[in-house]
Amino acid sequence: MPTPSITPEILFEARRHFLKLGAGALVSSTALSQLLASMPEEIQLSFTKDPNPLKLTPNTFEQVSNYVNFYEFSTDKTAPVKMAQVMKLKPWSLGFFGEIAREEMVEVDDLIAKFGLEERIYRFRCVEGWSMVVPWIGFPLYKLLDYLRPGSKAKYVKFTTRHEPDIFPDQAKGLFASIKHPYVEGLRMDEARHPLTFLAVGMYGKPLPKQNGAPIRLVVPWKYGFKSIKSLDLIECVEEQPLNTWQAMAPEEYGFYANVNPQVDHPRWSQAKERLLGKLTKQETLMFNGYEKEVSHLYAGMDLRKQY
Ligand SMILES: Nc1nc2c(c(=O)[nH]1)N[C@H]1C(S)=C(S)[C@@H](COP(=O)(O)O)O[C@H]1N2
Ligand SMILES: [Mo]
Repeated sequence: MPTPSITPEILFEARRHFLKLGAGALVSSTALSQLLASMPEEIQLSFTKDPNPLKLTPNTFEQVSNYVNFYEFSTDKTAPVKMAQVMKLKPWSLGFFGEIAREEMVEVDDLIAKFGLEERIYRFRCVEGWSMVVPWIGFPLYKLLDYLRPGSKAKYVKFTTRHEPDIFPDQAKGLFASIKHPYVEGLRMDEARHPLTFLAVGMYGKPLPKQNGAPIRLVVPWKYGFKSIKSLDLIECVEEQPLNTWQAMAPEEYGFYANVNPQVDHPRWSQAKERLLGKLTKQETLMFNGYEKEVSHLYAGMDLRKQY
């Protein structure tokens, strides 16, 4: 993992902490690193900045971290903010299985060390009709796939959220859960390898807040937000198209692709407009969420009304 650089914020916290202990100005480096380890969300990540060619204006950290969808905790938009704090993020290994050169489990920190970190400022559009702009920190999924070396039978990538009913109350509800657990998502291999497809471990320069899917989540900016599966446990390269959680829950409403498309309405509401977090009025939803130039070739010849 890249050495965290010490920010004024961290020094301030450290000072407060040590003053409380009565240790005055005597802050040893071991004590400081222990302190840093106890506050992972305060660690500043090192990453390559996004030049932001689309000149997108990110939402505030407060907006993005206080309005979430995380059904493992609650269907409420704000309850998971507090509830998710019980999550233990270290150690957290990710399992890689299926049609790949070598199946293995890898710690998230080791993935960060292997692939490095970059920033991606992306539009994000939930199928419910709200949207945001987020400066994610992570690495493109193709870097991981290059490392895993999927075989010729690997036609899809399947993603699964951690299944841990002690941490996620909705998973403990069994048949009475709000959705089928664990949460599953999938991408066609060419979608998965697209340079925009991203694994995020942070946002706003810091590790992901727990409620936003720590320690590692998928981000697919041209698809509805439910494709961007949180708190990953498994990534599998598979031959058959995975059955996604929302497709399994309501196949007439949610398909495999879930590409943002203002011309194809949800059976219960229009998808033509969206409310950007923090705004009172709605804005037009863009085809493929504004990434049409980059991704439309992936769907050439497909009937986007039928393959939604
Ligand atoms: N495991 C899991 N992943 C998930 C969800 C969820 O409930 N559980 N919600 C999805 C939905 S509907 C959206 S819009 C985004 C929300 O991401 P955010 O809470 O970081 O804004 O996460 C997606 N990933
Ligand atoms: Mo969503």
